[in-house]
Amino acid sequence: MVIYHLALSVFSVNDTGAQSMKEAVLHIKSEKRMHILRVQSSALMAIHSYMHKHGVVQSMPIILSPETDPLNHPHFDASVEYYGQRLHLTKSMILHKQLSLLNDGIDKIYFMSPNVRLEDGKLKETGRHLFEFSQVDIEFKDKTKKDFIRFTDGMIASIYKFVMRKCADDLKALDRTLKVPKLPLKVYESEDLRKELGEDFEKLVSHRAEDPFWIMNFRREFYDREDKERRGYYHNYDIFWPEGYGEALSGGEREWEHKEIVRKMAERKTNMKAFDTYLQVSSQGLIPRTVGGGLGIERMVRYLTGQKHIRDVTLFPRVPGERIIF
Ligand code: ASN
Repeated sequence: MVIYHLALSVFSVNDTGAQSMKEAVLHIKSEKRMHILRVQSSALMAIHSYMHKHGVVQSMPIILSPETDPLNHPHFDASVEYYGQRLHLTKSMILHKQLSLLNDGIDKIYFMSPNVRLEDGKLKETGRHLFEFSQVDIEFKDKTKKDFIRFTDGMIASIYKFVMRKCADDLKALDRTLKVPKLPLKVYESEDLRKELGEDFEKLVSHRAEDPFWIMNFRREFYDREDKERRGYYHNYDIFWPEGYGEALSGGEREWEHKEIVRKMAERKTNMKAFDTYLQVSSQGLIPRTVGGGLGIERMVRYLTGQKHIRDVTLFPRVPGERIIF
């Protein structure tokens, strides 16, 4: 795991977002932003009511903690020293989602969680990256990926239905046409797609797809469960939006055995000292058996509203490498 500590000047190259206070104000005042936020509000409403209907309880997110998702790709450190303790801004609530299910009375939980990931400025070109964004982070106890897929398929369909019903005028103003996807959503194996389409398979399938779809099995962080009989096979997944909009959700079944967690951390050269308390919990056999995933809110809204760049779905864009005005 590489964590870069770089000078702040790195972040001020090649700005393409708002360059001045005036442009940033115009960005906020744009009528398009109003339509987009109305779509977002309805999508979030659909998610909350789907969760409520299925007995998934909501907990408030935390944004500073001694241990957070290590992430498996390069990023800059975002932490502060507070009363002798180093506290990190949340990169994802994965560890806290697992810990929250220690409560015997809670077996399904979700958070609307802000994440801060100070990634490379080059990512602004993708149109899909914000260094500050939010995800709907969901976790279920004693369930499998099959259960999660069934649940999430229903949630995705309910978002489409609600948004199409409540925001017909907004979608029209944005010149966006949506259609409710057919369930179950298609499920692909990454190995098959790689063989058929090469390394760029995610992009290619997302471009040709008409409905969201799942891809199974990615080598990622230590916490996604690897098959013991079939090393190199991970019981995890992503959902992708169609029409080339790319990744929507990522998640998986989780490791719960201490031995596996330590082995995977060592394999990924994770600094185990940075996960001391989590490892104390796992060494006592307390990590619950869970499955879950996180749905990126801004990426969802970008897709639903048909925006080219993700900066356009936020009032206060946080695009890697771009100058921030407000
Ligand atoms: N939310 C993701 C998950 O549930 C973790 C992440 O965002 N890195 O697996």
